[in-house]
Parts: sequence; C-alpha cells; structure tokens
Amino acid sequence: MLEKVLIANRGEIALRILRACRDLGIETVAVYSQADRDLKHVRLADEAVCIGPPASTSSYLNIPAIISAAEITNATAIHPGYGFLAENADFAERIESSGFIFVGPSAEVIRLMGDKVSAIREMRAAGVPCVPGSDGPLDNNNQKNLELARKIGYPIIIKAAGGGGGRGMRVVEDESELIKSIELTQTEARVAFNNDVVYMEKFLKQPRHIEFQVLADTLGNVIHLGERDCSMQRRHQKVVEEAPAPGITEEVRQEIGMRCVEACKRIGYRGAGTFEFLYENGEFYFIEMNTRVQVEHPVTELVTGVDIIRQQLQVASGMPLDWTQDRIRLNGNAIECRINAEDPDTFMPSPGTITHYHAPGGLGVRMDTHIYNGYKVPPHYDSMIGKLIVHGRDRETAIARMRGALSEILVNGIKTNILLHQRILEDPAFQAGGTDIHYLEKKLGLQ
Ligand code: MV4
Repeated sequence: MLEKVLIANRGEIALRILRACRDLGIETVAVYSQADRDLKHVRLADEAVCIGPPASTSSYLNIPAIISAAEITNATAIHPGYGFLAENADFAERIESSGFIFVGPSAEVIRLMGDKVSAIREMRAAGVPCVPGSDGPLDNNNQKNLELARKIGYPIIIKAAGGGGGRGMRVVEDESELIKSIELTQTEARVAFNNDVVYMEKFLKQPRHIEFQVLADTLGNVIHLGERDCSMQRRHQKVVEEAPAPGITEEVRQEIGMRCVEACKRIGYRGAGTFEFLYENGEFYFIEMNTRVQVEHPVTELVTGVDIIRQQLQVASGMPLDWTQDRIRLNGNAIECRINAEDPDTFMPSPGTITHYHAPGGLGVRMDTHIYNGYKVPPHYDSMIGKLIVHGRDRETAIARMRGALSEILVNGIKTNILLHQRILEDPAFQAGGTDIHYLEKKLGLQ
C-alpha cells in the first residue's frame, strides 16, 4: 500500500481523500495556501506544508512548490483531487519523473483524452457511440467544410480540440455563418488553449448529460459503476446530480458501460475515470472523457457501495480492484446537491465567515464538507462549500430525504444556494425525472 500521500487540493475533496487514506492506514500530507491555514483537513493531516500565497496560480497550481512539499515530507504519492492540476499531463509527468506515484492515469493517457479530437478517435475505434461529425480536425478547405456541415445537417457545433467543459465552442445555425464561425473558434482556441485545432459535430438541441463511472487497475481489470445524470446545471456548473439516470434500463446501462470498459482497455486506462455522454431520443453520444475523480462521485458510491477514492489509492499502489463487474449491483437512488457560497439572485460568490453551521443527518444522509462554526470562506477559490448527498430505496424516497435534509441544514453568516435546491426539489419536472441540460436556465429565466 502507499505509505504517505500528499493531497494536492483543498476543501471538501481534500478532506474526502484524507478520510480514505486514514481508512487504509496511509499517512497524509496536506498542502495549503496562506488563505487556507484553517482548513479542516490541514488540522487532521499528519503533516502540513504551506505552498504559497492565496492565489491558485501561486499555490494549488504551482507544480514546483507541490513537488518540493512532497520531497521535504518524503511523500510517496500525490493525489490531485479534481480541478486545479488534476488533468494536467505535465503535472503527472513531473510527479512520476521525480519518483512519486501520481494517483491517476498515465500522463500519456491524460494527454490523449485532453485532446478532444484524439479522445473521440479512440472512443469511436473502441465502439463507443459518438456524435455524428468531422471525426477529426477541420482543415481550412472551405468547400469541404461546407459540404461536411450540409451532410451532417444544421445546426452544427464547432469545438476546440483543446477545450472541454463548455470552453471553446460555437453553435452554427446555418451555412451563411459557417466559415466565419470556424475562423473565430480557431482564433479563440489559439489564445485560450495554445492550440487552434477545431472539429465539427451535429448540435444536439435538448440532450441530457449522462456520464458513466469507470475504474481500472494495472492488472488489466476494468469495471463500470453505471451512470449519473448531471443535466441540472447552470452555465456549465452542475447543481444537482443523481444516480442512476431516470429512464435508463439495465440492458442499455450494461451495453454503454461495457463499451466504456472496452475503451479503457484499449487505451490502457488506470484509476477512476468518467465518460461524458449527451443523451437524446434514446441514443447516447460520447463527448468527452474526464481522467479524474469527479465532484459528483458520491452518488455512485451510495448506489454501488464502492469507495471510489479507496479504489483509486489501491490501484495506484498496484493492487487489483476489490470489485468485479458481476458484483456491481445498483441499489436504490442517490441525489447530490452542491452547496455553494453564492448570492441567490446574482449567483456571484459570497465569501465570509460562517457564524453557525448545523449539519443535516439521519439514515441515508451524507454531508461532504470542510465547513465548521467560525470557518471563513476565502474569496480566492470556487464557491462550492459542500455537498449534501442522500440515498433511498427508490427515487421518491431519495427526494423525500433530500427535502428533509435541506430543511435541517443551517449555514448562517454567508449567502448560499440552499433555497435554490429547495425550489428544484419542489419542481414537478425534476420530480418526474429526465429534464434536459437547458431546463434549469429556462426555469431561472422565467422567474
Ligand atoms: C454539445 C452540445 C450539443 N451538441 N455537443 C458543453 C460542455 C461540453 N462538455 C460539451 N457541451 C455541449 N456539447 C453537441 N454536439 C451541448 C453542450 C452543452 C452542454 C453539455 C453538457 C452539459 C451542459 C451543457 C450546456 C450547454 C451546452
């Protein structure tokens, strides 16, 4: 097993990783910025190292500072969590070349999936269903691009190979805007990602966002843990997630899940990963792969019973997965509400001191958070301060538990989005299940 893990992250996920290490008897090193001295996991870690000023670029994104912290504490491995450097192939490479274990896939695979064009090429070759499109980079042959778009049918979407998560894309409604849109997306991509490669896809108008969780070890074993529905989002920020996705049959789940497993085997994947799909009219279309653990992993943990972070740590040490596919059964439903420190009207971050915090509780209620009475939410980072996750034997039970938990939770001193969650939980379309990716923005626009 790994001896000492450096946690290269902050907030609730740093605490989540620390707890998994503690379960496994692994020593922990916390790294923190000057604004994060009072983080809960910094107190609980065996050792803690300040890696720089509050700005992320000087601390949690500072590769030499993090590697130095691993060196002075004799850490053996580094867990990146999500965000920050989690999908930075150079970070993974420098960790390994410095003699540490990176808790995640190889730098090569991170790079392969980070380039959306090569990711789609691999997935198509593995039999994963993809969006009809250019199947590769667009060249600057206007006639060819016009023909391709006409064949696919408008609207189409131009995406940057270096983009992802909603960055670097442009919808084209008709032929008259195509050439101009390709050039604009290329120019923006050159500036944003230092890579002007773009590709074309059919634009799906009202899809759902459904993603499959996979786990792979270094002995050739790969399993999937079913799917999550993350369609309830605003400006590419997920707000509520659930597992399983409403309306997906066990047969379809196994069909798509096995395609993801095959794709992992093909690319030599290691650790936890997520295949993102758009789902429309009963069809799945792969769009991106995330090579990290995700914020919403707990809903999958609650329906499968698999400790995903523990599996990441075990696989990184060379151990086999604890689970085989035939033992994975989905039990009931889980829902996660992301609790943000934000203004309920403007959605602007609302940092400050939490004067009173009361945690919700009871059977099937889990609160993943680093906050406590008197904790000061710093203004320098993401506004998410915790995740409330519930589990029930069916979706109705899970919804009832979430409504109860939301009515119990108290976060005073700062503004939060708890009221928004209560409104979503009361929404008839949410209660029916299966709303599309535009639903929440439309609902908010009408208020
Ligand atoms: C799309 C799409 C429609 N058609 N691709 C946005 C984030 C990035 N991961 C991919 N995105 C989209 N790609 C095709 N061919 C619509 C979106 C999209 C979206 C996807 C998932 C979750 C929320 C979204 C919000 C707006 C647009």
